[in-house]
Amino acid sequence: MNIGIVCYPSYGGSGVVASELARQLGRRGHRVHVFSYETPFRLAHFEANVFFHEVEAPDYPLFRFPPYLLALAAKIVEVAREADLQVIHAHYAVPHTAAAYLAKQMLAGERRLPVLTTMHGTDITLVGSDPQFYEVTRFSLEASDGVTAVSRSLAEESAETFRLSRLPRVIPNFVDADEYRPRKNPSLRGCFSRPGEKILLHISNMRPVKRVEDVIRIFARVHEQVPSRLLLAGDGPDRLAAAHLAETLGLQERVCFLGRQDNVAEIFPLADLFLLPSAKESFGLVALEAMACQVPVIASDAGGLPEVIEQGVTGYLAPVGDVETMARYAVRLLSDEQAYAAMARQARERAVQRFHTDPIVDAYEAYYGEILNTP
Ligand code: GMT
Repeated sequence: MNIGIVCYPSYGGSGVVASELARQLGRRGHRVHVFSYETPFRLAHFEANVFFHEVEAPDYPLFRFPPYLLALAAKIVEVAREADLQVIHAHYAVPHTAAAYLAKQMLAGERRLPVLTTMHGTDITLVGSDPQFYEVTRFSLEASDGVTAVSRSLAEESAETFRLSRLPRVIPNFVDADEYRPRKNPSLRGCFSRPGEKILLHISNMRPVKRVEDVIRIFARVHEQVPSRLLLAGDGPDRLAAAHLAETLGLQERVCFLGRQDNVAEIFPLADLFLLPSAKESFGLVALEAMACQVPVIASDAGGLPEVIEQGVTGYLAPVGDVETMARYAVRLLSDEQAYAAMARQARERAVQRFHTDPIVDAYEAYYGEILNTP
């Protein structure tokens, strides 16, 4: 098939999933055309069958805001003709689905270009449901030939919020278990901790929804009972407040901010526990990546996280903001070697069995086939 994939290039789960899907589809022999305003960071290496199309919104003195949606629609039309695209897959509804719809309409007289939308979370829960964008998001979701959500929780929430006429199909995120795997690296671990100390890890874009200050609060409680260190990777608007809180609590020596990191697959295995106390999380791809590296997760029970993390089996869940309970779970687990080993093993097993790349890429492929064959 000739497949178009539209995504954001930056550090964020939706761009990661779209890029990984593009790579996997390319390896299966499909010709995949990726559209974004810069090369997605997970597509930095050459992949046969994966082609990148940079979308450049024109800058003209009249424009206060460059018209990205129009530039994207125009680029899709151009490539659809050149590369004979058969389907366009928009990751993150706003504004990608509207641009894909516009391209489809522009091509209507000459070719069919069905649109599949994958909703990732904040496109629905934050941006799309904003009153300003509500109608356009609802319209473009209803006009899509197919809609998927990365968790049951997101499918149900979006169906209710947007009064959708059909329930989106749930196709969960996946992880490349060959790349995300446990790796022993004592010398690297030694750079961040002393012998006998545990390492807790958090990775995010540090936006308010991630509750990074809760990460620091959980760590402060854990460290009172278990000698440990906290690593944080990623950057965003709440990094400074988190660093300030760590300093106020006298933890600056124990907390290390690594900044933005491209190769997180090498960072996860350094950790004993992963913390994800988000206010909302449609899926929590980082939690899955941690699990694949055999790292149990302590998270909030928000959104789709309970679909990824099994309570008491691959990690622990607690209500949003309940840092006491999250810390208690962490201390209990880090203090019981046997229970820890079992949970770490189960975390990897669940990641490999339930979220393996192959069946999930199969599900997308099958959906492309279905919408192509529906007149
Ligand atoms: O979490 C973010 O702020 C980034 C966001 C994105 O759009 O990249 O992540 C969303 O999509 C990911 C991939 O499907 C999910 O794993 C994240 O849970 C989801 N984030 C939220 O729902 C807050």
